[in-house]
Amino acid sequence: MEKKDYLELYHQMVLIRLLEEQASALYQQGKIGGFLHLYIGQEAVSTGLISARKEQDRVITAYRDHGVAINCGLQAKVVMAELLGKVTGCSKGRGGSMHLADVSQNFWGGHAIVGAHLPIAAGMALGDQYQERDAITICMFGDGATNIGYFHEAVNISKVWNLPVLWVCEHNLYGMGTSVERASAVSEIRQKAEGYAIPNSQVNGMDVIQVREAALSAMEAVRKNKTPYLLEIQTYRFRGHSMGDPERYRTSEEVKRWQAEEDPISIYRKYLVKNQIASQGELDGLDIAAEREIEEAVQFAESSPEPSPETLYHHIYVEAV
Ligand SMILES: Cc1ncc(C[n+]2csc(CCOP(=O)(O)OP(=O)(O)O)c2C)c(N)n1
Ligand SMILES: [Mg+2]
Repeated sequence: MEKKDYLELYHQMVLIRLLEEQASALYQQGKIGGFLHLYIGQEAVSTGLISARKEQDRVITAYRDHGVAINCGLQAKVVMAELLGKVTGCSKGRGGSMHLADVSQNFWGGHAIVGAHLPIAAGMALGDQYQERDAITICMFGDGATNIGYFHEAVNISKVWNLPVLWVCEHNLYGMGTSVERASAVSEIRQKAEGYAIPNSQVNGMDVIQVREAALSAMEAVRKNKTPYLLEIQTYRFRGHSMGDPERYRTSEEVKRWQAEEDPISIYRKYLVKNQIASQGELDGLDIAAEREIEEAVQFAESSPEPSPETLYHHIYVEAV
């Protein structure tokens, strides 16, 4: 990677963090409705992962999707507008937080039903295989999703047909309010791939460079060896499951320890300075530029119109021409 590539990863992580801090404030002001699941703490996962994809590779994820959208190339203002339900949002204000998508960036959503997008990912990979395209599908999901039937059906068939799909489990230790130990028969999620003869590995998800390297080799395995692959990325969410979570399933000491010792942005900052890739001053400059970008995104979103009631039935079915 060149210096600009290293800095781009930093920029994306800071942009996600600031976008979500603003989204949290706007939610509390009642300007964002529905559910809002923050990605704060997990920024290195999608940033490292998606930096390793080729343009033709598809990305699909669950409802914790704001960071993934930014990494796929959606503009912060378009994401913010969608969170506020505005017509200028990436889903024209009809999807909101859990349904961000932009097919032009090969970002296939944002899915609210736990596990339900895994069979969709298998289907997209089957389409690419059938049409002999050099594309893989990168499917992200939580640890909780691996206890759901959809996971087992999709992962099984992906091996039976050797589909070009990279299964990526974001193992953040909890489902909504349930620790992995209480819900999963095995605590290492990658073990579930063993049962389907799928190659797999684990990586520390708080270190963006380690994630990127693991993702590059996993993607190469999918492309060259013509096999699905499961990458388990170990991470932690710094905020509640969604807004208004009383967090009775974990202690505040545990959360504070992760925030103090494992913050992916602080870890990457130290890496950049120690390896003389960037100075503290340069990084501060990038922080300020990202703050400005988010301020503009909020202004854009707040001043955009809501979808008009007459268009209520638009975009439900593909319109015949
Ligand atoms: C089929 C289904 N069951 C239950 C829910 C409610 N629910 C939403 S998120 C969630 C936990 C999922 O945890 P995990 O897959 O680990 O993702 P994380 O929230 O940690 O990113 C649950 C049970 C749902 N959306 N869909
Ligand atoms: Mg989880």
